[in-house]
Amino acid sequence: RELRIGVVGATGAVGREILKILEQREFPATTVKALASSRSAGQELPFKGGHLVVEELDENSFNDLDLALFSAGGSTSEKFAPIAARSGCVVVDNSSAWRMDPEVPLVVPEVNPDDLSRHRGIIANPNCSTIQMVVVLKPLHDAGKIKRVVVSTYQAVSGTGQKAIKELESQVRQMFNMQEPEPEVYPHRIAFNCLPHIDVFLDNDYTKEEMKMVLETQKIMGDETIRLTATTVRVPVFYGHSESVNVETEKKITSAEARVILSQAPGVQVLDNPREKIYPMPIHAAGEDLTFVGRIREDESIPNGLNLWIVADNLRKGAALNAVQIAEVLLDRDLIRVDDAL
Ligand code: A2P
Ligand code: 11C
Repeated sequence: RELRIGVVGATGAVGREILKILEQREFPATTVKALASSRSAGQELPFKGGHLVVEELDENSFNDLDLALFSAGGSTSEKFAPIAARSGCVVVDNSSAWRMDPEVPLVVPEVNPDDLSRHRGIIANPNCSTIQMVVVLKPLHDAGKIKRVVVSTYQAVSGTGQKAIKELESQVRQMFNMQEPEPEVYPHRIAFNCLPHIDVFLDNDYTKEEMKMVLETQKIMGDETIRLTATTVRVPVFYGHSESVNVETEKKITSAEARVILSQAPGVQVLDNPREKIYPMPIHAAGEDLTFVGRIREDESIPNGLNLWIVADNLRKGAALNAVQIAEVLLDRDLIRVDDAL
């Protein structure tokens, strides 16, 4: 069967990773169209030993596509995802534009694949810091029902995009040459620094990234009773988000039980041997598909609590890989069609 797919934002940090993953997983597309802004029309992107020529995104880009993976920012998704859906092209959208729309499934295939069956042309891919957390939380929730989560994140600059990767690189170089860099992408220097500030500040003084973690977790897990509070921090790491996660459950889960549960969880690998200095780190998670969890300890300050350290590649499981996995489930369940577009 013909399967024509488009990658919107193909020149970006996530778009390039999507192309790599389509190739690595041998996604059975008959054609792949690379779409971006007019700035990069004509640019060549390596794909399957050859290259794709980038085309400018416009209203007609979707007429000959069955599926489009979007990663070109919220405003592009807001405008073009409904245009795509109405022309019969199913959208898997990486931006935050559609995630909280009740008509739009928000999916992590290891957690809530069945939500895909109710899609109306647009499916949202969650935020990177949420995805890696819920693949670990879900099996613990099933075992002991989670009451409350306290999370602090340590997020890589690649989450911001290509320009931020270059900014960290050039700031480090400038500092080794005794120059003080002028910040451009971030409000303060990111080299040798930490910024407790990801996305915009909201009226409640939390950042949008922090509130995404709260709301998206409840939606994906299908349980609005889970209470969650987050502090999200940008750190000078290129690839791989890390998270310190404290979980309180209704039913006691010992650390030994948690290790067994998590070692059987799909998409998760336990790396937890403190005596041998084994725990997850971004330098090992970068380029990998699994979500790594370690430092599993009982929280001794409450009866039913666990502390965990979770690390994953934010561009892969946090974005591109999750989107391609959604596409694989859609294909497998014959859901690449739009019956009733949003
Ligand atoms: P372009 O390279 O032409 O600017 P990143 O997250 O790494 O910054 O990448 C953002 C991606 O979104 C890029 O591929 C970028 O294309 C694309 N993009 C940004 N704005 C638009 C737009 N208005 N129309 C189409 N693609 C866009
Ligand atoms: C970051 N989590 O690391 C962000 C990137 O809502 O899709 C993704 C933002 C989003 O900066």
